[in-house]
Amino acid sequence: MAIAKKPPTSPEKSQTVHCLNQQTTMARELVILLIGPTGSGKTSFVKFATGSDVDISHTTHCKDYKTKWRDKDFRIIDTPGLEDLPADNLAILKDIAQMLHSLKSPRVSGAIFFHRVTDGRFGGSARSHLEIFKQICGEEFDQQAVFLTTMWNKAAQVGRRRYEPIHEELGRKYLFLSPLYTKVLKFENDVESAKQVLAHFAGTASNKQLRLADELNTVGLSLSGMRKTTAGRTIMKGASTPLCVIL
Ligand SMILES: Nc1nc2c(ncn2[C@@H]2O[C@H](COP(=O)(O)OP(=O)(O)O)[C@@H](O)[C@H]2O)c(=O)[nH]1
Ligand SMILES: [Mg+2]
Repeated sequence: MAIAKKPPTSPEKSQTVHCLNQQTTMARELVILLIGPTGSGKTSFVKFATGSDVDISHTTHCKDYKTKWRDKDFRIIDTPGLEDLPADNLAILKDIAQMLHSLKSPRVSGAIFFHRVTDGRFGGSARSHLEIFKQICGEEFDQQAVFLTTMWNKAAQVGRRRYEPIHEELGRKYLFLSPLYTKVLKFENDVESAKQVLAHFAGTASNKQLRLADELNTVGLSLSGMRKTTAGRTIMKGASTPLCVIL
């Protein structure tokens, strides 16, 4: 609502972010953004990918972690889990935007959407989380996006084979417009599978910018700026559906 009423000369214009398209002269770090619901394994992935002693309790703010794979430097951005309430997701979007803005080398090289394979096929909130992820990335970014299924060791207890078709189908049906580029990987809650994900990004030639990072150049970093981003608009669409009305 607030957006529609705001005049085009809103004070937020003054918060325009100028640095996001600049390439720094330092050797390029591969910045990887992790997105997904709470409990989907994002922070656990960070722990195994970086070898750091990461606190796996509730993640309340974005945090970045540096690591190396072969000769490549990585910076992995862990984020709070996406929620069902639009206001919470908008706040997370703002947190992500601020983290991207704070980086010296803000070109994002890759983004990962986390999904617990044990949840099965996509239901309501998982679909809306995926939609937010897609809009954060933008279609141009599809070769740099990865769909990561997690909780495979839990799956083992009930028969891993049962989940294989779900893993395949998730990639084919849900990620971006072009299944050709869709990369679906597995995270096995161990170092090896985490490093395989890093290896994938190290070998990706595509170098498009994340849509959200691009959009910050014009909308700034405020909450109302977030509502103007494509991902923010997707989040706010959820706010107007009857399901989100608190009775
Ligand atoms: N069994 C199993 N547990 C996992 C796996 N990944 C994460 N967990 C556990 O699930 C919980 C939530 O994981 P976390 O990494 O904090 O998820 P986040 O909220 O997405 O950051 C933690 O207790 C983890 O130890 C996995 O692949 N298998
Ligand atoms: Mg976490």
